[in-house]
Amino acid sequence: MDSARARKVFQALERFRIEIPSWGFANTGTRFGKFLQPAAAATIEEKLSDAGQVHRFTGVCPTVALHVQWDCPDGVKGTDEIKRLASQFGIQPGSINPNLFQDQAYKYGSFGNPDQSVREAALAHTKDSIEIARRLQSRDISLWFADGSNYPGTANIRQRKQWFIEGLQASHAKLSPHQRMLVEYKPFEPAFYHTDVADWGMALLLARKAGPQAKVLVDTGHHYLSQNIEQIVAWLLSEDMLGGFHFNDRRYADDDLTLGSIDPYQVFRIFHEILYFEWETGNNADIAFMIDQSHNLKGKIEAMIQTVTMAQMLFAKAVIVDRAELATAQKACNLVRAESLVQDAFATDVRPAIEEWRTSKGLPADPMAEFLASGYLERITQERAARNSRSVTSYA
Ligand code: PSV
Ligand code: MN
Repeated sequence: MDSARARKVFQALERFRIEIPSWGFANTGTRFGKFLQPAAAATIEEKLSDAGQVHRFTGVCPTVALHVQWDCPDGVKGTDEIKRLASQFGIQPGSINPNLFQDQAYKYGSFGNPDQSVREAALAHTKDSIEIARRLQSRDISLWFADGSNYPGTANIRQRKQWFIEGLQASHAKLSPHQRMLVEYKPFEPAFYHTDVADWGMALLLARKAGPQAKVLVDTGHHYLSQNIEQIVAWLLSEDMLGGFHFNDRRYADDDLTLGSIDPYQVFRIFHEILYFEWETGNNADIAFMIDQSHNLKGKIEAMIQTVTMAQMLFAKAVIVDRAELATAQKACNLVRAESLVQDAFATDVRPAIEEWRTSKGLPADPMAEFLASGYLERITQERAARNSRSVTSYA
């Protein structure tokens, strides 16, 4: 790679940050069962400690997403302790995720539940989560709804849409001026016939109705096979409605595979659309990059380091697309030239430039090797193994 491109990579890495999820460090499974890992985190302290390791060795994950029910059992009262622990491990709380899907009350939905008292409880939990976020100085509240139905004829789809609008507007009214509300969509699971917020169009419409601080959250695993995610990204960017990502990879549905393990070119194309938008408009896209993966088989901290370094590499590859040349080729309908510019950047080995950047920051050139040599994994395995072999608790 020439020095001009290496400089571009350097500059871009200065601002590349990605958030890791607390639930990525806990024991999770599939609906068929759970394979317990001896080193899995069970408490908020352990999750923050593990997340701190990912940041320590990569230097690009200063924030951790929290799921309120799993991580904040003491609600608003527990926020000082969470802040204290986070700073002890060299990180900060990141986006706050209300849990509107796990309680028995949500069997028939949360914001879309026909029972008004359940809708009120869901709203109260969302408002509490916004307050937790405010106290933790977290900007983003990420909302994902499992609401939907399994059988035709069993739900009033239009009525539920209206209840969603009302719930989101009432939640939005509680936001502080600096906060944002991110509306996530998912085509199916757990509901199989209809999902209330099933795609980016529905999320966009709801976010617009909710208020000016609401944006759309794109979880890369939440699309039908072969869907063009980067086009969705480009459209949301042009509407100033893209708030953030939940990154993961998949083969079939919401598989939570490590980012780029199946289709690294797609992640690259997503980053390219963002960078192309920034280049054309001269604006920095204000987008939260977050990982949403919880690993059943891979070691959790290793999987997270692998994901973060993959994201960093794919971002660096997207940075070196020659956008001026690309714009010219696109205008001239020079298809082969345009496609080659994108493909050449993807094929470029950016790893030496990334290693140099890491070294210049006092970070290990190879975060994974350094982490594995640090002894942390052995220590936590020893400390947590006995407890973990007994516990069959879920995410929390
Ligand atoms: C749902 O599949 C999801 O993507 C949402 O973001 C949840 O908050 C997260 O996974 C954890 O269950
Ligand atoms: Mn998600």
